[in-house]
Amino acid sequence: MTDTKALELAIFQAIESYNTIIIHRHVRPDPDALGSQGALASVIRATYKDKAVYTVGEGTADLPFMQVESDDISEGHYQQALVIVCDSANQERIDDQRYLLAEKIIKIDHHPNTDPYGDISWVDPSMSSASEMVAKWCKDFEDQLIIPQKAAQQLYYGIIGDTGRFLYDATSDHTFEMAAYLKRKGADPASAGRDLDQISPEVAQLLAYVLEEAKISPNGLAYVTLTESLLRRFKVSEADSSQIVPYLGKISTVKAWIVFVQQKDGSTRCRMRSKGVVINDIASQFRGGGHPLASGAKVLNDEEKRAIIKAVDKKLAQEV
Ligand SMILES: [Mn+2]
Repeated sequence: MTDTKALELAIFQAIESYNTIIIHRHVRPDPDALGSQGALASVIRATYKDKAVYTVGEGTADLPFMQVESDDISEGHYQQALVIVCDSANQERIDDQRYLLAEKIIKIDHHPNTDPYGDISWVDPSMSSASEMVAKWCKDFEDQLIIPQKAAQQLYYGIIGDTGRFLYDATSDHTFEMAAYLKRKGADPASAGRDLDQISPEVAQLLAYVLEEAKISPNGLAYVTLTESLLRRFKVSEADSSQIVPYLGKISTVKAWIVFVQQKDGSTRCRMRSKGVVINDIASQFRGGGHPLASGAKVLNDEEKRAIIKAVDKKLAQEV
């Protein structure tokens, strides 16, 4: 039995043996966080009618089609409970730190395992998404599980969210196999693609600004800064501003790009992407990390901002 099989079985057995199961996601949830969390809940609820299953984490207004509740539960619920944390690489990013109160904790994640936690830890960076992992788990135990159409759709959202609709390097043959499986289970790729691809008129206006104002260095680094007042002017929330990030990569001369987003506390969040040059090592030097080609970081002042621009630009120059 391979490691993965053993881990998947351990997760299945833990779910079978607990009556209360609380599923967590990361803060500022994306479709993968919500999809893996929501689908696990949907599947466990459909399969085991007598178990109490909760999904926790701050609500998010911009992804209503994901259909994941933010259940309001007390500390008491965690007594003798099983917690499953989805798509959360490090513990501080877990939404709702009460997960620590659980009797048993399971980590299911696809980011590099820089912060191992949990009694059972299934971490596989070869997977495009936590949703792809949950889809695999569902398929491997499908004889014992009921997989509702809603769960298939939630996982499909998660996979296309993290792969940019099968665009990014993390998309493997296994990703497509899981997508095909979810389609067979009732996922609707056309409606899912439309839901995730849509932007509001406000974000469209912001996008026009970004494409106009972004600087592109001779080495192919594009960057743009979204200040708080700018987001207010365009009536776009900090969370919604992330929707413009992929668009800079559509420009053929751009090899890597950074979207700086000013935060209320005066720091600046850096959303970093690359088409080939690894950037998560640079992100980790600036309070961040993530995937090799898609990372996040934080700079505290203009000097650090210039430094991170210079670091990525220099790396691009060396690649030429
Ligand atoms: Mn993810």
